[in-house]
Amino acid sequence: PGKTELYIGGIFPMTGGGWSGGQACLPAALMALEDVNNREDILPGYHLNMIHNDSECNPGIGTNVMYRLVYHPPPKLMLLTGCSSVSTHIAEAAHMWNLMVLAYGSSSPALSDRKRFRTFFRTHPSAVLHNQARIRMFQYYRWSKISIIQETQEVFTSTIEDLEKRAKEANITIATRQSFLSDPTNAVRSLKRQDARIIVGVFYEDMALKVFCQVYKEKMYGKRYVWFIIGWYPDNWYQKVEDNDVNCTVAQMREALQGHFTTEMTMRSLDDTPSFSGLNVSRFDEELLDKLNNSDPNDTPGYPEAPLAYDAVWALALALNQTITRLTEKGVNVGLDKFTYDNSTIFREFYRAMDSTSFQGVSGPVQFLSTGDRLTLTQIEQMWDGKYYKIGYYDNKNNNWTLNHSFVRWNGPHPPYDRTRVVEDL
Ligand code: ABU
Repeated sequence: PGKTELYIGGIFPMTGGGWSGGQACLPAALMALEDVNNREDILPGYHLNMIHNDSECNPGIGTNVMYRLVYHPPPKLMLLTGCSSVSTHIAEAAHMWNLMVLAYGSSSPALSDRKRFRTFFRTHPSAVLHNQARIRMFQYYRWSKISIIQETQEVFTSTIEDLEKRAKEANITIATRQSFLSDPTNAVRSLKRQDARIIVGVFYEDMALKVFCQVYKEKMYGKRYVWFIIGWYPDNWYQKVEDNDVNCTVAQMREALQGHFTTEMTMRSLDDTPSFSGLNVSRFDEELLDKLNNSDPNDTPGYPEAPLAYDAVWALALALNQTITRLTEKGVNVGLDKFTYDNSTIFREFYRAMDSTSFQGVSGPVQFLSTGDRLTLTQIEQMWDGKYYKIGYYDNKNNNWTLNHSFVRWNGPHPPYDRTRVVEDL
């Protein structure tokens, strides 16, 4: 009571086939809002609100949500987004309204282009960090010919372009690159025809079900194959196969997935030191679990990324707080509630404050590079009997590699060979 209301807009993918990470990220963001509003020292005299809606991880629906947020009063100070394809559309346009975009769930390397996305920041690290770790794995096991299968979406195309560049620098040949829109059957068959053995696959979770069902049918698993896929699906993702109109059983998926590797950026602080909010990561997880009504985190999309959503709200609250100080120092006597889309005074100071963000989050230290990106460690896991096991980390900043290779298991007596032949695409 008696506080001035401030508003931000939230765009969360709650449904849809790609990444419906809003299911855990929205509760995490709401939890952060509550924690911020309970703090007397952050945004004193203000109460921060979020108006949000579902984008279904679909750029058209996401853009419609953005228009409704922008054109319906009250003005929103900034937008929170998740899902690369939606963030891309929103972040390309947002500067027209002096709006910043902060993504808690967007991995696309394309989003690091400051000219195209002028006011974009993200607590979710870019997928290029996966590639550095993958290259180190290839070098370690002396795999110099790899193959690629990707879903046709900018997030994956830009990831693979970066992988190709890094592979070239490391003298690793990309023998074949297969893409598919929504049916991977032919792409998987093509990999088989071309005798691909060491395979990197980048696709959303719904497509991962289809790819590995086809991998099972083509028998492209076992002692002669190594698969590298994305590690941010919920741990039990493959068990959804039977509800998804994919013609394989859970047992068949488990067989096809035996021994595959995943890479993912670390999204939970590796130590239990309290974050700026006062929560350490284990308390954060306990509280989040309550908000998820105790639904199994291993089945909840966005559970791995939830700390990034929590920290995104803290980042914007701290930047707004800093904006008040900056405006006062400049002798600009105007409240944050006076923000409008055509006045850049508040926006400029808010942008600078966001740019110099630095605090300890539940996801680790939060700071943005000049591209709006964030650096974290990359974690490597391997699946055995349907469960993921951590086998190592790659520190992208210091090029430091810790692989616990005694934990790594193979389907045969030794790591597979990279016998990929280079043949013309059929
Ligand atoms: N970790 C979720 C990323 C989703 C996306 O880039 O669309």
